[in-house]
Amino acid sequence: MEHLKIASDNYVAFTFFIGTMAMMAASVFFFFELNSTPTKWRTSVLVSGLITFIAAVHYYYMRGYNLATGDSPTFFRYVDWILTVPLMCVEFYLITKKAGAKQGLLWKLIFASLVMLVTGYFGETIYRGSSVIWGVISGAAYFYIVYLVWFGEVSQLAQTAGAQVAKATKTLAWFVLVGWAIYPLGYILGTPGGLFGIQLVADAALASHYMDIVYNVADAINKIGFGLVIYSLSRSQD
Ligand SMILES: *C/C=C(C)/C=C/C=C(C)/C=C/C1=C(C)CCCC1(C)C
Repeated sequence: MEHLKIASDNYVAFTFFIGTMAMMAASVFFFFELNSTPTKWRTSVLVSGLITFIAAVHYYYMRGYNLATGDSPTFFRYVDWILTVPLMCVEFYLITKKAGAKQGLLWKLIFASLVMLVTGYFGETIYRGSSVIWGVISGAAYFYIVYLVWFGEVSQLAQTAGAQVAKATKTLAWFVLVGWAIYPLGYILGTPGGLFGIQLVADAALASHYMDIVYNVADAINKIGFGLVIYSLSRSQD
């Protein structure tokens, strides 16, 4: 049997490992807290747990894949995102629903997130040569989501849904604006197009390692952080 060991300077493998543990721990926490969660917030906290649980399973796989091959598990990374990012959109819909959010809003958010991720995947894989243009399209979809949660329907509905929902929505909007902006940074580091042609890391293998580290850190912040905001909302007076 082959024993795979994480070298002490292997930050890629390390962040995959710690990411797996963090996502697992967060899932256990959200699921076990469900029992003492007020009924009206139960679905929201359940979705928080599903997001970290789906990520935990993917991280477990990606951790092993990366340790065994040294490569970036791009495909499974995007499978994870395609499942978890729309669920984050569901969270926005669920917390603004009592203020009258319509399903149309949910579909707008989900559609934009799918455009953002599918075009990003194209730029990272099949059309690497034109990663800049795919990154720009993906970025446009991202800014549309930012617009919806900061100024559009989501923020307008949140204003009328009570002080705590308004506050939680604002915190989640910060996650989308700052936390999610870490991802394009990883993309710029890891794809050949760089920042509109400016290559930040010349060595391709190193570039892809940086990209994985950036994505792993971003996932931990965004998935667990998002879930904790929903959790603390569920413990508020609203
Ligand atoms: C849990 C996973 C999350 C919250 C993933 C979010 C991913 C993004 C916001 C990715 C955005 C991208 C761009 C805005 C442009 C370049 C391509 C992407 C897909 C990295």
